[in-house]
Amino acid sequence: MCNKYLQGYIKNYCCLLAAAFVFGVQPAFSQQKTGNEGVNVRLNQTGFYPAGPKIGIVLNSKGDDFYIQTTAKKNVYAGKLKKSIKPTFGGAYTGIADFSEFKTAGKYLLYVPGSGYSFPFEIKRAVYHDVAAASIKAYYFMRASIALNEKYAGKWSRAEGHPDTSVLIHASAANSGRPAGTVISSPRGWYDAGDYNKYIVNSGITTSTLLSLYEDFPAYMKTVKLNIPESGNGLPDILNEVLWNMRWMLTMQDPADGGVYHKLTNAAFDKMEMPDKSTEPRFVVQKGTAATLDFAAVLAQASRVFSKFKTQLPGLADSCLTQASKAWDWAVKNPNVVYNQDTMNKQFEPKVATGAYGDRNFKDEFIWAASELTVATQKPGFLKDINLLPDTTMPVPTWSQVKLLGYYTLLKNNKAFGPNGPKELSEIKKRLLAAADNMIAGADETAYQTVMNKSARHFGWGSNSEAANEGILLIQAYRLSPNKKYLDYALANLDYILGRNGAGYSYITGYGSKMPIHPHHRPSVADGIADPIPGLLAGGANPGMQDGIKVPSTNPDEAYIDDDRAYAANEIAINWNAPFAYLANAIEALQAEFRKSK
Ligand code: 9MR
Ligand code: 9MR
Repeated sequence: MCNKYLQGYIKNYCCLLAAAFVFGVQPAFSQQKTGNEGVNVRLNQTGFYPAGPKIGIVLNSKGDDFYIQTTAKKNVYAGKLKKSIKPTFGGAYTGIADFSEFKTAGKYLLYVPGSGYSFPFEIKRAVYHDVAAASIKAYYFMRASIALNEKYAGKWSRAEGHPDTSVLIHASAANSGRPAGTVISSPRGWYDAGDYNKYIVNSGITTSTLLSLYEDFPAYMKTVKLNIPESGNGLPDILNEVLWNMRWMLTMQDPADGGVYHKLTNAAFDKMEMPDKSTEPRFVVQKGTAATLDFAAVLAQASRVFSKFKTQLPGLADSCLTQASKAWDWAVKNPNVVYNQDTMNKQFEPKVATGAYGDRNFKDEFIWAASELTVATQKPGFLKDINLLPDTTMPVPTWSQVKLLGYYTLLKNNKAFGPNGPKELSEIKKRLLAAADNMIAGADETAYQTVMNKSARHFGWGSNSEAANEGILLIQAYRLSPNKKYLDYALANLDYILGRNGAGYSYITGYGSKMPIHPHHRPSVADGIADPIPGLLAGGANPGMQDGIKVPSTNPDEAYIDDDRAYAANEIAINWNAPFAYLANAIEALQAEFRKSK
């Protein structure tokens, strides 16, 4: 499609630039009026790989021509829009600008006469490296129990919050060894989200997702430098960061019986204040089956990962496995202890009003923990009483649904089992590939050309994590069966998060042209600094409005508002950042695949 006329144009443009350089004059750029960048023309605001797919989505398109222009508004590529097969949730058809065949590195705009311009974007190798690394660095900014030093935190340096060295046993968690009011020390960990509490269930999936990122792409992840206090100590930075949370998790187990406290929390949410201003008493509350199994799963996985670092971390892998097995034993004896905050509040004081993470079904947690312990110990006993295939569903992981985390682990450690692997393995593999095939089927018919846009059901609280977790599923499938389509649609969901979406936002703070400035995140609200802490993923479009803040549209994918009161659409959370971090870093690790011919 890059015709002779345009090739001539590029040459002329290069001459013009060279002339401008030599003679010190400004080339005469066309006087095209701008002003509506990104309004009608949406794309990944960070950019694209030279050899990767490149798609822009055009709303309200009048004609069918589109152009790629330099930032100086010179055409370098021309193409024709295709009309989407299906409309948006709002009923409009879109124009699809596919410029994948334009491969020249540089900074550009997508221009559609009558519709306007995209935001500027870049074509280059490693184009997502920075945003991918920032999404892991974000965990440093989420650390409890440490002052953030300017050397690492820049203008977001802050005083230490929540030392958590004097945490009270809540009445709901009391036993003879630790009666109510007993003081325990439970420091470190990451704040969950916009709030300052620490929840085991949500820490479980988060920590595991980051461990998996390292496990799946160790060579690449060793190159990702985060500039955190532990940097340079001989461990990959991602593992240094994970350790901050994992060491907290280890303190959340009752040494007497192996059960794990559901969360470490204030009785009520803090005000929108800096962490060091929050001095309310902190409690650990009731033990539960979900928390205990998630703990077992993560620590079994951690024992596997850290067993490769025995010199740097002597004894750690072994204690992870010991604590994981103890947790498992507790859960087997207590297979159905629900964390029901309402019931708890009828019996015990003080009443607790913070996040519940109240799962009721533990089949998936048992599958996950049993899978991790089986791989970590190579002992088949953990799976003895577990039905690995309780139903035919293949749900994308969330904090309350972790079955696939178990499946991913079994499949990627397939070889370690030898001939004695679980008999269900081949069926699980078949189902995972079928789930990936189902996922991508019809994505190209949607108005935004993504898996994410296939269904309104994808747009709940934390919808951006759904997009990211879909991407992970596709990457897991790609690792089992290298069908390039899996990778392309994983990347398309990354495009979704970084700007090719109904709200027109790049949903990561600090990256893109139109991005969240007012996330529901206490430090970002209270620190008096205009820019929010970078690398944080906003929850994203959610028509539910559980926070009572009106979103600009009830179309699922447009139901987003950048308002710090809007916690149902604009909070940030560790379990949302982690799948984004996985997806963006995995794509970077796999970018060479896009250079292979199809
Ligand atoms: O800040 C809280 C956020 O982390 C939670 O996700 C959300 C829902 O549980 O609640 C937020 O806290 C609000 C509370 O629920 C109601 N009063 C206002 C609080 C701050 O906006
Ligand atoms: O992510 C959680 C979402 O799935 C729930 O629907 C919602 C209401 O219970 O809570 C979300 O988790 C919040 C947690 O309860 C408290 N910290 C902030 C979390 C993100 O909003």
